[in-house]
Amino acid sequence: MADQETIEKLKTQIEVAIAGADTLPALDDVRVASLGKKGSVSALLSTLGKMTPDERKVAGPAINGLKKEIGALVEGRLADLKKQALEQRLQSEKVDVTLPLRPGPVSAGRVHPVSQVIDEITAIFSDMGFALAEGPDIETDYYNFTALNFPEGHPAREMHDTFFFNPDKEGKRKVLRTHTSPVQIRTMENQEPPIRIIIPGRTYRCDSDQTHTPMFHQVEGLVIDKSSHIGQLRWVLEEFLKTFFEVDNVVTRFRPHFFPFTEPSMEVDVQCDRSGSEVKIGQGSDWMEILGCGMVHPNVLRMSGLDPEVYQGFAWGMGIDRLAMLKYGMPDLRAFFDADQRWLDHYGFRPLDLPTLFGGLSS
Ligand code: 2U9
Repeated sequence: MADQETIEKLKTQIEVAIAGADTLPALDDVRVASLGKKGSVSALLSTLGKMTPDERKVAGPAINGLKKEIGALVEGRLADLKKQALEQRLQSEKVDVTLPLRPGPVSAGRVHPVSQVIDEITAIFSDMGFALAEGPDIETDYYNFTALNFPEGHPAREMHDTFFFNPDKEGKRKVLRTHTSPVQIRTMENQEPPIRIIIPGRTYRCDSDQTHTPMFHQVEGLVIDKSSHIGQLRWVLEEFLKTFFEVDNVVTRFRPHFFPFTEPSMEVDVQCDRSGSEVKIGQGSDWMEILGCGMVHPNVLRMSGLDPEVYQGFAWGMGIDRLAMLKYGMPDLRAFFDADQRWLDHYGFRPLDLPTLFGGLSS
């Protein structure tokens, strides 16, 4: 029979075991060994059935009291161990937020200078109210030449060193566009003036040396309205040059030139300083040719469905790769297209430093 002494002895034993259990599984073993179906306390409880009513009156509350006390001790120890485990985890998983970040793909990748310069040019002209227009790289002879007032057999067609495709069934040869000007024609055919667009894109001419590659990038611009004039053309170009080269002043010189698609046509030189290793725009007393421009030829307006008696406009074109070389000081154009990782690491731009007028173009 379970006398008081047996109960006390068992209680002490279990208390020691609970206190000694220093892990959650060890504590659970103690719980099962005492309160589980085959546990020591349960074994004591099962002796109640064989007792006389008087004996049970004494032993019943004592054994049930033991069960309760052991249950409470297990719960208490369980709470302590859980707290300890949490503290240990917090200690071991401590994060030092002052440690430097490991470089990931966003910080390792670089934006090509041509993409950067296209984004800079787009930011500048967008701010002036220009929309971006695009068109196909493979063009018809009509859009690349005829609609731009290059007469059939005119020597200017030869000057463009055109890449021709094989003739189709009707004997017509498509071309890789030699300039982005076909996009202006398509825009005039489809859109009522006023028109204010810029067209950055790839262009192709069969030419290769230190300053020419068979594929290169141009940006052209077009403004068509009822009263567009050459004074606005000059303002737009000078504002562009100042913002692009990030200088307060530029001095330009407009020289007469010939393009079939503009009349009058001009080449524009910008004053610069060539005395050091890099060309500096906005200072010095040298000149450098930077772009071409002119008033859109009446024949071009007419062929695109606009009445030259009502509408007039101006256009310009410049080489993006050359602008990039000038602004960022690369010596050889051919390196632009070598896909050399070291060159890109050196001359490329961080992907998240987007050029904006308010945040800075190239900072
Ligand atoms: C239409 C009417 C007029 C676009 C123009 C130039 C002058 C020009 C060259 C600069 C360097 C090309 O990259 S480059 O080789 N371009 O000088 N481009 S005016 O005039 C147009 C275009 C479309 C309908």
